Amino acid sequence: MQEPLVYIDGEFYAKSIAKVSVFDHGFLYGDGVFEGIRVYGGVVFKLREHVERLYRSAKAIRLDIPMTLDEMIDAVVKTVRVNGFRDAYIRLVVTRGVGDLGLDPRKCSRPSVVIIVEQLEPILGAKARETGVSLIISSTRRDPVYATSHEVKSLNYLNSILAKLEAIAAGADDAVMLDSRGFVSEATAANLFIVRGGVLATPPITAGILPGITRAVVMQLSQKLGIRVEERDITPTELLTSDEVFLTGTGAEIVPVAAISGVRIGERVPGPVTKRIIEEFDKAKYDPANGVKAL
Ligand code: PXG
Repeated sequence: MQEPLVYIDGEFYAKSIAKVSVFDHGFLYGDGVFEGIRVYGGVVFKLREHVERLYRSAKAIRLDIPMTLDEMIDAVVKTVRVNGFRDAYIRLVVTRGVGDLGLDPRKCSRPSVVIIVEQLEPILGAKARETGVSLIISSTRRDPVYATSHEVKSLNYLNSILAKLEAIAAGADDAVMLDSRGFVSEATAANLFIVRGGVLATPPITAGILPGITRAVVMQLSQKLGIRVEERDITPTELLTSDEVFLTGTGAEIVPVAAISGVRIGERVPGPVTKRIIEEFDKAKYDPANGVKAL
């Protein structure tokens, strides 16, 4: 099979030779932003929404992307096309670019734009949506909104990686992180919803979460299904005693949670509300109206 082609600053390179400089501040300092996007049946799901979030993340760290938003959308579509993958995962990365060994971003003359397209299974495993996943509540708190908040999808993921390592050491699939106040925030790379008495709840942006694209889709689908959704603070006790819990994310898609810190969640997995939402999401992801056609 031919190697996948990677877009770097307007040119395509075979995967094995696709490289950026060790002086790139994305490598030296994690100074940059990114997006994870999926392609379903040749349609790039919620592409405009992802690119808009990328530009918001860049603005928050004063990074001027050297392309317009529409040029970026075209570059992503072109990268999917040259690779020919109808079902794929896209990693879109914009770094501060090549500079010197000091962290002053003014020394970086031009941001680097990288687009990688690969085939990928749901990151928590293809079976996770049937069996559910196990979580721990991590002792690492989510970076607060007054520090490197996850509102910005930056190249700094150590906060999540520390929680993931704790989950792995405990034999769990992933970790729930609490915000600086002790309220539920999100998982390491996915947002979180609870179901209580048929009503959905999910933590607000002020709880240090990344405003997930999948989270927004789930909120819209729930409204369509006549299921009430609240954006509000959730305590760890509420989380453990919920009827159902599920995670949402581009990588994870929608994954039911079977247990948290050894406490079983609900009667069966997936619970009835989670099941309805997964069914509706499966329809939405193949609807061409929900994305940009590439193939
Ligand atoms: N919170 C965090 C911290 C994330 O990194 C989400 C929530 C879900 O957002 P979306 O917009 O995807 O619904 C993310 C998403 C990976 C991977 O390779 C991570 C994400 C997305 C895709 C792949 O682990 N993060």
